[in-house]
Amino acid sequence: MTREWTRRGLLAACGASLAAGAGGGAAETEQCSATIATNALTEDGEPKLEVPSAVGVGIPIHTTCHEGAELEVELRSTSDREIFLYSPTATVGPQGRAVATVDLTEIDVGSPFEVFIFRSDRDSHPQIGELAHAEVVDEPPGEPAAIDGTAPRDPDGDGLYEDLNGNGETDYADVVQFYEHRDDPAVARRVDAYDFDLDGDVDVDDVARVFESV
Ligand SMILES: [Ca+2]
Ligand SMILES: [Ca+2]
Ligand SMILES: [Ca+2]
Repeated sequence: MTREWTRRGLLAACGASLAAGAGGGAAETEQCSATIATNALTEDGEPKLEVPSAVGVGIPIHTTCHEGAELEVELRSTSDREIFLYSPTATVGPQGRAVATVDLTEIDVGSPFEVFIFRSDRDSHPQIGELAHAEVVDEPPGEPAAIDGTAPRDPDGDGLYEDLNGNGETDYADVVQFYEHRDDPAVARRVDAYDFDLDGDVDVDDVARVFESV
């Protein structure tokens, strides 16, 4: 068994209230936050992360923490059918990016879980982010869906799809395409592909980033 239980995780899995015993105040003094770039939506339209049942699954994290900050990422099952908890760590790299890597081969497809992100290099161990909806799936999401009839592309392979109209160039037409369709379900479903300013959502600020880059 490779499941990585921690005392805190066990308490959480048992339903104990962590916030009550955490001494409060941690949230006020914490100065950075973290989000997970989601790649799916729930039936209710809530952001969701889908990951494969595989080795080396990367949980992509975007934070405002300084480079080198240490994070602990907790994946807690939310189903009684299969109970698990993993606590991979991650180090914040350039541009606030971090990736927590975890082995999910023992977890059944269809298992739902939630994700919590903590600063592990601070005594208060504050929670700086969370995601309520995540699920282990058969196949990870592939290319983002077509927008207005054309498939977006990622010319430089960094996971962000700046060629919105998929014509092989990134130019002003892509900015217009993005601006007009920034609220489309196809975009909302793939925050990971369109969150150009890495703050965990897709809005006009992301359109501005693409505009600045053309
Ligand atoms: Ca790109
Ligand atoms: Ca284009
Ligand atoms: Ca954004």
